[in-house]
Amino acid sequence: MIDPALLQALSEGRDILCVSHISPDGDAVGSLLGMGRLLRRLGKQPVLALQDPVPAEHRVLPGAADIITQQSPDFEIAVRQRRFDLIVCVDSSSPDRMGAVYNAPVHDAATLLVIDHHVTNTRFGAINWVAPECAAACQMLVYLADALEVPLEGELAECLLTGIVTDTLCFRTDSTTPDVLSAAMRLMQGGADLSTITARTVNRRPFRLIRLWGRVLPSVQLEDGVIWTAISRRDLAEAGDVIEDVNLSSFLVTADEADISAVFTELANDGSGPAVDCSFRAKPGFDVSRLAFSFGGGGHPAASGCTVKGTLPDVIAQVTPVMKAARRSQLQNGAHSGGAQA
Ligand SMILES: [Mn+2]
Repeated sequence: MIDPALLQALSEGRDILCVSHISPDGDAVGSLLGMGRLLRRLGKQPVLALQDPVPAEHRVLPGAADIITQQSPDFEIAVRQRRFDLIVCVDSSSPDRMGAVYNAPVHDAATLLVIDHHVTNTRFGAINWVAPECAAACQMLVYLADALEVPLEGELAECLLTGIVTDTLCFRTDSTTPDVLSAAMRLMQGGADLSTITARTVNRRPFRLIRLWGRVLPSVQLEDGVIWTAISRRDLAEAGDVIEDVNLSSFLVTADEADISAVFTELANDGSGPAVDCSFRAKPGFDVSRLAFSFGGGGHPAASGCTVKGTLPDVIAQVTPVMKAARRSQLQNGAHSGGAQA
């Protein structure tokens, strides 16, 4: 059941900002666009904003061109300096995930409504709907559409199925429950094309990404069921300035002998010292969400991430022992190694 206070806030909102997370993925963009469509069905004219640009593979989604980002000339005036009475934040586990879109104290006057499925959500809104049993924020919006009596068809269905497909890696994660399949089925019945969405999202990558993988795979390491590799700024530059989610940790965790994977990516130095992005994946039965949370990040049992201060070698030396310890304790607590060896 959806909190009646949430439905009331949506129906009473007049000047509404919808936002999702930095480095937006398919679920962030899909749920943002889906939320915009639901609100328009209620007669609202919400502003949709993201800090970072919509990735190329999601720019074809209907309405994506209208999302205001930090690169838009009107970002300051139309988003950061505007006083909204309602802010709807989707698919984000903590306030920092909204990045530069959220501008305190201008936005503090608005009612903040949080709709999210991350188990690590910090419940930072005035109204929080957190549903970790849902595989995607877009799945939650299927239920919201039901509550608002909006039919799941056309462009709404396409946006919402995109988020479900991308967050479940096309129904392969252990978050893929019968309810997820049922929601996806209804979106397909409403006209969303599964094979087109799959081909556009989880089944594609640019050539420069394959070249980047080629550069960093020779230094891959496997110890105690933990597999990892590192990507330096130089790797990124020489592979052709890769900016998309390199998604390599999902590939690494497919190794028979591994239960947990990590890719450590050196971040551009913003003047506050070296830092490394850590992207974790786990085989079913293992959990990397608490691991990421312990380093100030967040995510799901099967996929999570965090940013750790330090150089690449320092961060790898700091994080990999914690990964090994996490895997060991999960084995002792009954997780079964998916590896060919124990
Ligand atoms: Mn999501």
